This record gives sequence, C-alpha cells and structure tokens, in this order.
Amino acid sequence: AKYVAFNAQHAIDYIKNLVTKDGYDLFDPEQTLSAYEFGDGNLNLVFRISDEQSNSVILKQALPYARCVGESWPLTLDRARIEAEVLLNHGALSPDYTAKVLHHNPEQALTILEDLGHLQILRSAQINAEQFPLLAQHVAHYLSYTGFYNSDFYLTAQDKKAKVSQFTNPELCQITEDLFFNDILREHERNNYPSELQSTVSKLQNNAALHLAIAKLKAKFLSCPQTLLHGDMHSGSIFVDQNTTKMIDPEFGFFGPVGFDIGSFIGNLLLNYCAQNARISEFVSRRNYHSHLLTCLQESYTLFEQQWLTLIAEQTTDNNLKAAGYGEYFMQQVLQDAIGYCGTELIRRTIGLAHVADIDGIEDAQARLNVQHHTLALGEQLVLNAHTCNNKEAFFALLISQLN
Ligand code: SR1
Ligand code: MG
Repeated sequence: AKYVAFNAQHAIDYIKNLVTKDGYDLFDPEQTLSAYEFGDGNLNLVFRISDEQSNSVILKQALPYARCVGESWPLTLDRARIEAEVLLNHGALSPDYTAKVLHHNPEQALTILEDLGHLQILRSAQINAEQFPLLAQHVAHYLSYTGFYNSDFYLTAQDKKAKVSQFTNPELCQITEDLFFNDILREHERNNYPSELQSTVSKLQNNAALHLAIAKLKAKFLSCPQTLLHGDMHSGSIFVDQNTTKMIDPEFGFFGPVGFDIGSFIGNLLLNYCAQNARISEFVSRRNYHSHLLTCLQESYTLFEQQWLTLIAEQTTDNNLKAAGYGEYFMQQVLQDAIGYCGTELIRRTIGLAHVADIDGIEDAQARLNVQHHTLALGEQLVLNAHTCNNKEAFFALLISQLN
C-alpha cells in the first residue's frame, strides 16, 4: 500500500488489522482500542495505542520530512527501516538494554514497539538530578557487545561488508556531518545561540587547530566503518528507572567509528553536569550530584573499555587482528576518538540547531549564558586535547581540570 502519514484512527485501524487478520498477539481482538499522538522528538510521529485494560504498544512512523523544521526539510523514509533493523541487530546482542520491535512495515515507514512509558527518559530524569546507579553498567554492556559483535574482530569480511551495505544511511549521516562538524565552524542559519556568545563563538570558529582536529574527527566519521553504531546516543534516546535501561531511536545508525556513540553519551552526561551548576543552588546537593555523574561517566568508560578488551582477547576470529598489542592499540584510538566526538557534542548542543533541555530550560538568562560558556570551552578543550590522552586516566584528569 502507498505510504500515508497516520493519524490516531489510522494507527488503531492498522493495529486492529494486524490482530484480527494477521494473528498478531498484541491485543485481545474483542477489546476497543484508543490512540493518541505524543511525539515530541525532532523527526517522527509517535502514537500510543491502548486497550480498555491499559495494555499498550507504541507505533512510530517516519514522516517524509524532519518534523522539527517542516516540509522544507525532506528526509528519507528509509530511516524507519534502518531504525527497526538496528534495534533487531542490537536486540539480538544486548537484549536487556534494547527496546523490542514487535512489527515493522517498511512501506508505511512504521514500527510497532514495546511501550516503555513506565520508564523515564534519561534527560528528563537527569534535569531533575535523579541518580541511576546501574546506568553506566548497562550502557557499557550495550555499547561494547553491539560494538564488538558487529566489528571486523568478530564478523567475517564478507558478512561485515554485507552489513555495511544494509546499514548505509546517507541522509541521516549528512545531518550529523552538518550539525557536528560543518555548522559549528561556520556562520549558518541553522545555528542558534544568544548574541552574548558571539565573540566566544567567533574565536572558536577562527581557531585553526580546532579546524584541524575536527577535520580528523569528520574524516573518521565519513570513512571508518568499524561497527554498527546507534548513531544518536544522547540522553533523549535512553529510557531508565532504577533497575532498567533501554536504548531507543537508532534511526541515525550506520557503520562508523566505535568512539562516536560512547563519546556522544559522555557528552550528554557533561552537558547535564554543566547545566546543574545553574540548576542546583545548594552546594552539598550539587557536589553530591556532580560526584554521581562523574562516577557514572568514569564507570561507563572503564567498563566499556574492559568489556571490549575482554571480547577482543576471547572472541576475535580474524587471525591478523589477534596480534599481541593490536586490541590495546585499537582501544587507544577509540578513546581519543570518543573524547573528540564528546567535545563536538558539547559544542553543537550549545550553538547548533538541536539544543538540550538541560541548558535551554534554565530560566535565568545570565546563569544559562554561564553554562553555555562552560560547555563551549569544555567542548573545545576536549577536541583540542583528545590526542594527548593515551589512557582513560589521562582523559579523566583532563576532564576534572576543566570541570573545576
Ligand atoms: C534535524 S535532527 C536534529 C538532531 O535530532 C536528532 O535526535 C539528532 O541528535 C540530530 O542531530
Ligand atoms: Mg531521536
């Protein structure tokens, strides 16, 4: 059937059809269903469909344009296929931490997913300074297992190339290429920052060393298909509670550099860290929350690296890549890439098109500006100094020197 952008009634009719005609065990066929649209992300429609007993599923549908901008920014519907196929791939490798796909229809660019509405979006929870002691462990498992088992360490060269082709995602990658690397170094109508930041932004955009470091990060993003990335590992792509972590929304997924996802995740922890300087006024509470965030950051990187090294040592199938020292060499590059991508995430979320509510929601304009100065300076220092960090301890020391 021809693609139709859904409303709530379409969503109900579609699900009823799956249940009554195709035998999907989503709802009791006798139940009356209701639906509403509640998507608040940048790109898609998101419906919750419920029965009279409050059982529910999510129907996510891609629009042929970017929702946050409108029809003037056309965008491929193929992103719905990519998202569903990344979720299936990652779900097979890290099932506890990946949202479940119940059905996918590429023609209608829609996916039916388990409803995770009993959990919170990590960004909203962290804006309220809530702590999640298992988050680091869960994210590290998700990124290291999905990363390793989609890499050349494990896949045959033939399988790997077939997967690179399956997950070729040029239009969504171009958004990242523009927002992370191009726009932050130039004046562009997509950029968005207060005039008080102009002189700092101009200095940053005139820094030749920064241009060179970002050229290296972009080149790797363009031409380094190391593994199947989530591609958009920010705090809005993670559902949490005290015991649970679930990754959602990998529509930006593609084969890229291993450091990109962990760098983006850490960048979002740091955006929240800086924002809390303006949000938590009481010193002891702020210190306590900051220390939790820093522990989460250090633990996620440490476990991520440890699990990668263990998997390399125990599960590598490629004879050449088994060479003594290669795993350590590889992970040192990943660390430096992750620090660089983390820096670009901090910069682009401060001055680019897509901001974060952690910062934009700070009511006091001067306090918000102070945070923006901090995230810009931190991002710049991380990008510039990533190559000096030969191990994670050097990274943590660099960070701490910039956070105080
Ligand atoms: C037009 S899309 C803007 C941003 O939203 C997505 O979640 C990605 O982070 C992208 O960069
Ligand atoms: Mg998203």
